[in-house]
Amino acid sequence: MTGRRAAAAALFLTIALTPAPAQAAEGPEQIVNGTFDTGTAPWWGTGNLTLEVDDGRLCADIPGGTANPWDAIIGQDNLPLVEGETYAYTFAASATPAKVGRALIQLPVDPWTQYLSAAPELSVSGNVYSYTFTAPVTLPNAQVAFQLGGSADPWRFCMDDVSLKGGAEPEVYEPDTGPRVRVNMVGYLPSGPKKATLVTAETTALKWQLKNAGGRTVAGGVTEPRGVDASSGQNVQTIDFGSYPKPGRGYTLVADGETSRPFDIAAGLYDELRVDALKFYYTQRSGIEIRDELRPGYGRPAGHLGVAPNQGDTSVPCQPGGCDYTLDVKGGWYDAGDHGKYVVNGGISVHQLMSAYERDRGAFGDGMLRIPESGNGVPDVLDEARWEQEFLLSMQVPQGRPLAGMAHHKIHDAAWTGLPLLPHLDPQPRELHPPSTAATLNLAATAAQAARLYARYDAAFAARNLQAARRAWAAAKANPALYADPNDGVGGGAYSDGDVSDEFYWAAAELFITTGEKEFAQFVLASPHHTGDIWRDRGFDWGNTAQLGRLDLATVPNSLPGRSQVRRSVVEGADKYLAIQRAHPYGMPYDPPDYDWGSNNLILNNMVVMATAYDLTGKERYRAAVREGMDYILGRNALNQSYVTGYGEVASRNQHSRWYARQLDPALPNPPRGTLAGGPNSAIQDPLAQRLLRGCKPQFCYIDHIESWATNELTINWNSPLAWISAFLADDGKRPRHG
Ligand code: 9MR
Repeated sequence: MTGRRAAAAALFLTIALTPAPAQAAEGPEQIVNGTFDTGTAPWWGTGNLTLEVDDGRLCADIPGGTANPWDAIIGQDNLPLVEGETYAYTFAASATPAKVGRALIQLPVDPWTQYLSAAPELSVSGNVYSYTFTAPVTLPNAQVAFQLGGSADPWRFCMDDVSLKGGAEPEVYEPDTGPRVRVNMVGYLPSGPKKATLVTAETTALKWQLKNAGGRTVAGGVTEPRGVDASSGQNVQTIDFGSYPKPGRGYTLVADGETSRPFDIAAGLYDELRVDALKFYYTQRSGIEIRDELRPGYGRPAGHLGVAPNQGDTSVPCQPGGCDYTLDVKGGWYDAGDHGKYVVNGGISVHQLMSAYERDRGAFGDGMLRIPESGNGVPDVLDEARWEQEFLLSMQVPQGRPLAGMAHHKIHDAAWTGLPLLPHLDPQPRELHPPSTAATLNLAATAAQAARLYARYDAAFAARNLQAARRAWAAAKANPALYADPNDGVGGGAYSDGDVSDEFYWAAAELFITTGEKEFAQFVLASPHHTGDIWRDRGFDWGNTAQLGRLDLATVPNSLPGRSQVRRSVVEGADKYLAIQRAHPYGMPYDPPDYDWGSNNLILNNMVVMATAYDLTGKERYRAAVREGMDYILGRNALNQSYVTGYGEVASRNQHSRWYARQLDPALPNPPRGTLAGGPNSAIQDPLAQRLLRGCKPQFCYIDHIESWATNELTINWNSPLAWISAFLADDGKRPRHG
């Protein structure tokens, strides 16, 4: 509860049911985010509830017509209990209309042993409830649960200031953040910009020096105090050494008695990353042997070709009760550190690879990526993208079947597997999950784009894509609200999305650009996403795809009426991100109060908008903004680390993956060079992060540990903006002509 919210909370009357002894009340706090200052995470609700922050409290509309208290639950997991310790449990809550709820602290699994069980009488005006109990066991993962089901009529529940005090002090994790001068550890391009961030207690300007590898001072100046940065909780100052242009290796910046890690000033800094970020995809491939001579240290047998112990993916049935056919859905890329393959996420990934090519065809040649198809006369990036696009096509429901033309949402293991596990050793049954409108529109969009890009290399493949895109479009129009189940997250991610109007817009845009047909133009022009401000502060991603359509309409030649306004709108979006970046002492074009899952990809996608504004206008400020944004990814951040494997002195290398699992098995490799980590995630959903990072300020909600799947996974849709942006930065200002 923050200041602004205090007045609202005063509505809760205080009644202490069991006075809590002072000793327990003084113990350490065990609840994470009991005040809802940073949103609702890590609180969870059953699938029939939507948790929301309402005036500083967590609230939810509880549906009527459920039978049991446990038919609607709000809870938090992973609370450590110590046997024999006494705990004070308090919370404020209200019900409209009044209801009796159940407040439990219990074992999170069968037999759900209850250590505290209370039946608070909840009133409309609200009360504060206090209880004490002594833990009968030591447990790392007790559950706090509010059971709210069993009412014939719907009602609204709100709570605030949930606190469980007592027990052991939570483990304190101190990341090693190295020198307090934070730089892009890979380096800076000679033509700039060049900025760094100093973490210091000082609030007045300080002197800084730039030193060359020999330790000689080559430039100097004074810092700019920037106050306390909310994203890190640090008092910071910025250093601008942009006027120093001379290329060289091993520079350091010195300020406030601290020396930064070394960095280069050099042209061509992103040439290798442009290649490595794309090479990442070959080793994510399913259904093909990874050849060690192409990726030394990464060779492995083909995964999921129906060879025991694998059970897929050549003839995959639906989940029980689903369809009565099987599909051959071999191939494609594994989504992330799991062995799942998801159409919505595959869609944006393959699109961004194709878009990097479509932006500047000359920059991507045959042989660039050392993949099995190198030398076939087709640019490698298109060969790589095709590997995924063929898979997406195979997920389409065949003619003559129910929902023909729709795409199955995803295919993955029936149950979650452990780590490590090489793809070819996965013994789980594989299942197709029901078709969804979102998946179908991802297929329509990427197939339409593929149709125009592959036409000159393989006319038949291009035609197959266009036909699939048209079928998908028609099927989505006929089934516009088939949503993936948000609770369908066993054995694979849910990737649910309850609003597909943006996917409709993106698909219509791609179909229009490829065909020029009126139906698609009309759809685009009538869509609220065409003129609305779609430039979310948080960026775009797999679930927010209108931006992909708008960017392509602005840059890929087409004859849409009012196109100049479309282009202007991209520049307006870029201006918004530019303003966010200028206000941020770490130079980030992303500044929400809490960081999202995969924040690094959202940052990169905001950079894609600024890069596109550069392509459209040629204005240097947009290119400079993209360069500066990259500084954050490569080390100018609160943790003083690069989020790209192999880039920078201290870089992520233990990303969550079942096969790059060196942290668990030294016989396995780390992720390949050029692999992006998801990055800080305020909601810290995994138990490791919850144990070590509780209460973290956004930039600190990250740990380079293989078990932290919520902060440190790798995915195909996070490397795709990295590849796009690296290509942009590598071309060093060559601006493609946009028709
Ligand atoms: O990237 C996804 C993120 O946007 C979602 O919030 C999260 C929860 O649904 O899922 C993330 O995707 C994961 C997917 O569900 C399973 N494969 C790994 C993905 C990255 O962590």
